[in-house]
Amino acid sequence: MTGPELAEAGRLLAAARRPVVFTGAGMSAESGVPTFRDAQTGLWQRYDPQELATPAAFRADPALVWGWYEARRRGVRRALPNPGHRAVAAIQARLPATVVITQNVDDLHERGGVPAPVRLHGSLFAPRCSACARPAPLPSDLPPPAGTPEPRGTPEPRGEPEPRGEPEPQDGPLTPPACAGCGAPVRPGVVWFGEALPSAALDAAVEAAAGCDLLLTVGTSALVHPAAEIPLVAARLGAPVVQVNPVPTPLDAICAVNLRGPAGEVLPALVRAAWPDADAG
Ligand code: BV8
Ligand code: ZN
Repeated sequence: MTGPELAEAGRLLAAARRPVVFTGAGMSAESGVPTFRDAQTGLWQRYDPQELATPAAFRADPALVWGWYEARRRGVRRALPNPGHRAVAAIQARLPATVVITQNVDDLHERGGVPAPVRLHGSLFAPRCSACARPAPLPSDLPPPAGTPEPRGTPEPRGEPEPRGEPEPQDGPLTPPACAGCGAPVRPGVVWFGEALPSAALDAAVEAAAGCDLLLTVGTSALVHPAAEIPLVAARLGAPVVQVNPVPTPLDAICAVNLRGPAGEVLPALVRAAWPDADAG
């Protein structure tokens, strides 16, 4: 990606001192993690994610919902951060006051070099009891994250590598484990539709957006609330907003620059436009 828009966005980033990077599912699309808009695969294509990601669905069929999250967890474990994730880490390395706010429940920002993103919608890797909220261990047979060096002496895997990111066809319903404390079913540590966001994360996000001097919004359709209001907070307080998305979204109108392209390509180019000497990660 080149052109006047990229140059302008690069100028805004180079001039920033307290940027916010706000991300959605599109940030992880090039890592093979399906977005919410993407059609689901296998058993899950029969279900609308917005219906599965609800307390009612878990009450009605805990095994179906737990199985879905386990499939997504395994998909993310097989995925790798993409150059977009590393470019976000490069921005934070260059500007330590950078706050990364994500709607994503995958752990690719952390694995891509951003140690503590503000998580508005929780994480796939923080299961807890659905009754007493006691943290629960991850399933013992969960594979390590892709790219984790094999312990010395592990035999080389033979045959085709598994596809990245996508749930596997045989993924299906799975009875959730019981809480070690009260015996109630363990649930995924994510925010379901109809549930309040963690107040500490939401407060931190609003505060960062209100105090930023640039907000970079990456790979979000900006349709889910209250997360979608974060870029508006920044714009209302006069900070320029730069959007990275291959297609227009409801945020176009508030953006100083709209960069139409995939995050994995645009973000490294943006870092180079801002800091020609930088290693874009
Ligand atoms: C609540 C975790 C009340 C679970 C998620 C106001 C107006 C209208 C509705 C509401 C409103 N306020 C509340 C609501 C209801 C609801 C809501 O917003 N509904 C929407 C659908 C209309 N909100 C809620 O229910 C929230 N809770 O309001 O509680 C309350 C308050 C107090 C006390 C009690 C209760 C909770 C919302 C959080 C739900 N949980 N995730 C899980 O993951 O399973 S939301 C989930 O969906 C994601 O986290 C994310 O937020 C959202 C998906 O959006 P995106 O990330 O943007 O992804 P999407 O697929 O949509 O788009 C991808 C984009 O990327 C596209 O634009 C595409 O073009 C682009 N793209 C693709 N490839 C690339 C790319 N971009 C760059 N590079 C690429 N390569
Ligand atoms: Zn419990």
